[in-house]
Amino acid sequence: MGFQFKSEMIDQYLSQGYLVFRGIIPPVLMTDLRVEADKARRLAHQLNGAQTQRIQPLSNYADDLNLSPFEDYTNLPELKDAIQKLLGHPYTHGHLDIMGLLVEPVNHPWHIGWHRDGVVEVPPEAYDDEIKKELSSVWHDLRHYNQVNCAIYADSCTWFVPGSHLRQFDLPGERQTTHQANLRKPPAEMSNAQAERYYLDHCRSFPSAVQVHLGPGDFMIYRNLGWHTGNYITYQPRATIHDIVRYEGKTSWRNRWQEIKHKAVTRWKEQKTENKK
Ligand SMILES: O=C(O)CCC(=O)C(=O)O
Ligand SMILES: [Fe+2]
Repeated sequence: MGFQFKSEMIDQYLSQGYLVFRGIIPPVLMTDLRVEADKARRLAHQLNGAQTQRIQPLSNYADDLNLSPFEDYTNLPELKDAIQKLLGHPYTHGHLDIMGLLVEPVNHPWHIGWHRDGVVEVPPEAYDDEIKKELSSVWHDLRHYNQVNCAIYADSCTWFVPGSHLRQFDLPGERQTTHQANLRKPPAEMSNAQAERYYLDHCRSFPSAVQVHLGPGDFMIYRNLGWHTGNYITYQPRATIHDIVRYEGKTSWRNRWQEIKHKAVTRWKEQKTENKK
């Protein structure tokens, strides 16, 4: 039986901050997606180096890839229907000018580091009253973007902390690690097996984190402000569509939030430079 939307999925998404539509991509489309995804994986490493973990946006590679399976994915009635039942109208799940493929690095494991997407570039010390106030208005708004990982091959790289999207504050042990250099490149004395174990421990030691296991054709949607990470291994092919579910209506806050965030980060960087003088 194919995927069927259930009304309890709405509660699951709102309370946990992530949800998987199991097997929603039909096998016939999976076959077409794999042909192009394999080309894209090769191209990613050719153009961006062996350690690259993504190729994005796919619309930039129209000369080398046949984008029509990704257009079919964008137009897939089952996905459009499920997204509408989950979030209402008007939301879209496929955008070739945003969509990337997450791919496996070739030479050694790689870990993106724990983070909350929407504030990944704003460290707590950059928070002032203005950004705090604005953040409160976007934090719980479902129109503030939703992330998507849709697996073309089985994929267990993503970890998520259920419920963390509801809290605008962090609990003990919730610490951003996107700038930790040894996660991006294992120190020379570490073998790949050691690095893999270290990166896995880094996932497991984050409080209440769960590993999300996607089967081929599973579509995961997650709140951008929930704590999550990606832990990448070399020996399994990864080709996971990475895109957003976007609200297409007007919002009064979207541009203002971007501006205020930008201002806060700029001010913080200036202060840091000042303090160094
Ligand atoms: O690789 C993943 O599954 C997560 C990627 C991610 O968190 C990001 O690109 O912000
Ligand atoms: Fe992320």
